[in-house]
Amino acid sequence: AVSGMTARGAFIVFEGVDRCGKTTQTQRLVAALQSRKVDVELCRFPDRTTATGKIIDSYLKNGVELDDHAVHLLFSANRWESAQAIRKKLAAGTTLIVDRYAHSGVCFSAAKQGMDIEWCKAPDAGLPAPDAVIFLKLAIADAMKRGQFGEERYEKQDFQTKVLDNFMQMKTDSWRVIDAKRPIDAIAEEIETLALDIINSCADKPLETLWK
Ligand code: NYM
Repeated sequence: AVSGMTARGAFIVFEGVDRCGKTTQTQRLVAALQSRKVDVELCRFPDRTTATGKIIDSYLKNGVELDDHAVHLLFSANRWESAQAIRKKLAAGTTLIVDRYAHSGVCFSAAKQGMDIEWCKAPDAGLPAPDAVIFLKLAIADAMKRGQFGEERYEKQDFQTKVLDNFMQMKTDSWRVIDAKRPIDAIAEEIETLALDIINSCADKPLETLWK
């Protein structure tokens, strides 16, 4: 970074199937970075607190039924609602650790009948792009052994298998794939090292946009 200017924050997104440990690992990472005095914030999508987020929350809890295309657009709108704030925070030097983002949007919707990846990608084009995607890779059989699988919409074996296939299709060489079957501490340590490296390396790089 140029001296006298604030280095921008890093935009680090965690992705994976349900129960892969994203929430635990994003929380652990934020705590670890805070103890190193890194300016950092945790975010998650969907953000269930906004107007679109409340409809999405009800949909996920099976309270309302929505057309597959319509709910896909709501998930995307829910990210667009945060786009300006994300850009501002990054520019001000805050690193954002994000629990799910556009790749979840595409991979979950495209697991439905008649929804394809290209169509699903379109509404997110132009959103701020992550500097890094950390993918917590876990076999569905292992995810199912963990707690609470089956509470919300989508938490079914066949569906999650399709979601994982979609993630594997979207994966690029720049994704950092983590074996999520290992003990929590070992994963957290690996991720902390990775995150510090990402924060350093993106400080003087411009933020990109999806899907480039
Ligand atoms: N999900 C999440 C989508 O279907 N589309 C999206 O754009 C996003 C961000 O919502 N099963 C799905 C994935 C999850 C569910 O996520 C809620 P979480 O992380 O369990 O709150």
